[in-house]
Amino acid sequence: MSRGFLRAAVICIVTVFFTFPASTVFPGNFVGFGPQNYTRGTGSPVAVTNAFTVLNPNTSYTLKINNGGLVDGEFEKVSSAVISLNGVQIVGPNEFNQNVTLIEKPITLAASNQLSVELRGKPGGGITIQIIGIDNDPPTITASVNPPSNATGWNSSGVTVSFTCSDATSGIASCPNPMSVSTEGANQVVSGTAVDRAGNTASTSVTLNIDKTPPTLSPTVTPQPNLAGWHKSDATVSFTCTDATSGIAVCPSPVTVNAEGANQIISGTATDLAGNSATASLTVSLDKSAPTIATAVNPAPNAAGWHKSDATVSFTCTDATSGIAVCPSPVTVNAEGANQLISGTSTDLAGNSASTSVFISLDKTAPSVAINSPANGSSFTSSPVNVTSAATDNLSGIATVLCNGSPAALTTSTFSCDVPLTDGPNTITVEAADIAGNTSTSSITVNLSTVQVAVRVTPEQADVTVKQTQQFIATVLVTTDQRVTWSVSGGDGTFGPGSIDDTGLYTAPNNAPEPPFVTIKATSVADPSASGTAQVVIRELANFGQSNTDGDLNATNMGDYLQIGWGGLPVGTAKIVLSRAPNKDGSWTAVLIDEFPDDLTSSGSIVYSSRSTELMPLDTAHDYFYKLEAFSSTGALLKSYSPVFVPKFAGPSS
Ligand SMILES: [Ca+2]
Ligand SMILES: [Ca+2]
Ligand SMILES: [Ca+2]
Ligand SMILES: [Ca+2]
Repeated sequence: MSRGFLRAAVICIVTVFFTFPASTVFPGNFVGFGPQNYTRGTGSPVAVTNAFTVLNPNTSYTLKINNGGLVDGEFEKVSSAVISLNGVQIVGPNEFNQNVTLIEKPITLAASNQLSVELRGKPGGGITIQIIGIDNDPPTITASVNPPSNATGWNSSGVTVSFTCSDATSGIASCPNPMSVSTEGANQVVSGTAVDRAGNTASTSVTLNIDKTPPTLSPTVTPQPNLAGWHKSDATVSFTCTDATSGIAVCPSPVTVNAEGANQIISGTATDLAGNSATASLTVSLDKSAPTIATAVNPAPNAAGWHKSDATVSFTCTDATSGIAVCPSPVTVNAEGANQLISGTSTDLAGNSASTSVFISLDKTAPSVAINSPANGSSFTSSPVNVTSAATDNLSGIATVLCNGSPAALTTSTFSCDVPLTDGPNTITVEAADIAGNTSTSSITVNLSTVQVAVRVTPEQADVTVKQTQQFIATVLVTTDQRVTWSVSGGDGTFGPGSIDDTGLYTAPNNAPEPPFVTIKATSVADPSASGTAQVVIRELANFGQSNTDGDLNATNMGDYLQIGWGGLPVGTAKIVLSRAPNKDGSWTAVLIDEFPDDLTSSGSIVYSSRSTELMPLDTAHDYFYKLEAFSSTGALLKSYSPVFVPKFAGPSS
């Protein structure tokens, strides 16, 4: 029970004490009028009239007269009086005397009444009049709460409880004062009691639920942001609501954040049953998009995609929403190699990442180049000179080879070019470039002399009998340096070619080779490219036979006739033709056409002399090459024997 109610109760009791003295009022009775004192003044008696009203004229009333006053000895008693109510005499003069102290008369009252009292007799007397009513009905009392509670029965602020009291008969003696209640809590009962003037009571109570404290509201987000405060996937903000007093009426539903952006404020409001509300918010930063990353290579590669010096790969990273957390540092590529993969990954503050890569081909090593020919220091008599070289590159490969600035052609693995020369010393520089652009060079110096050195050997032709000698003379033209080196070539592997000494004196071999030819050569010491030759026919002392290279045709100059033999004459041969020429390559002159098919065998011989009608003419005084051809009966060439050399007749065989 509140202090306010206690105070109200005390006031009520005090009111009763002073209004209804114990000697005159009993429970159920109330004073409808009075107590009113009347006293007898001097002079003639005077009627004193009092008007009064009552609430309920239908209850029972008693007129109560205390002669001499309520307190013993207060007045002198009166001996005569006339008391009228609403014009009707109620008590007459003879009902008073000095022995009468109390007169009680039932009376009927109207709502409004006139009481007339006229005291008679000697001055100094007095009476006290009361009209006592009977009231056994309790009063009514109602309580009202302001402000009123809400639909759930709660107030969110302090309230004032006011009481309204009424009583139909005796009226209200006390009604509780309004009470202010500000204490928080549920089911606070506040009571009040009304008391009517007859002492009847009625009570009422109200139950108060007061909650002035807002609920608590705490937002949480799942999943948790990263250390930088960012989410990279949709986040859900949930709210936890508590209220100690009235309890939660509304707690915000979870909010899903799926829009990208920084510092998005997600708010929620919780309300308790009393209507108090609290708002809390949480900031969500969401970035679901990967950053961008781009590379730049410095210096840029050449058109073939190669570097020839260290290359730096730089990365450029951007991110529109959360910003870049990690962007790779530049990477310097200094190791040689093709297609070296350089990668980088960019990460934004939310943890999204993107990667890129670039291939770097680095070749810092120059190719190797060497001139194969001509040799350094070579001399030439004509221009241009063909230069061959070899160039290799182990990494990017050869791109170009230049000879004195002009491109060389590649054949298999050799580069070739024709370099024009000018008279005198010339420097030839071959430059090789690899695909990366590295170059290296190789140079030689050659000499050009357009004035031709020549060597003449005399005699130009000589017949030398076996074991005999022949002196040859060499003349070096153009230059004053007449030195030559002598050599001899030829022979058949068994005989020849003989020998020649430093002076040009040739000595023939002991036997003639087949064919019996050797070549004498004199080469200029000053210009080894210049040489001259002479042809020698080695003569046996006696006549001898000669075979062709295939060994299937031989011939011997017998002085005045020619003897030939053959082997492997084709089947069906109907005609043979013998031709001769000064050289084995021609030009050929037919000297015999023999159509004796019956006489011919595949392996045979025949002798032709000047007497042979078919031979026209037989010349045994000169060296000749002879060849034999076999024809069919229809004239088709069946076989041509390789030529055989037949020297001129040397003399009787030994
Ligand atoms: Ca009453
Ligand atoms: Ca609350
Ligand atoms: Ca991003
Ligand atoms: Ca290289």
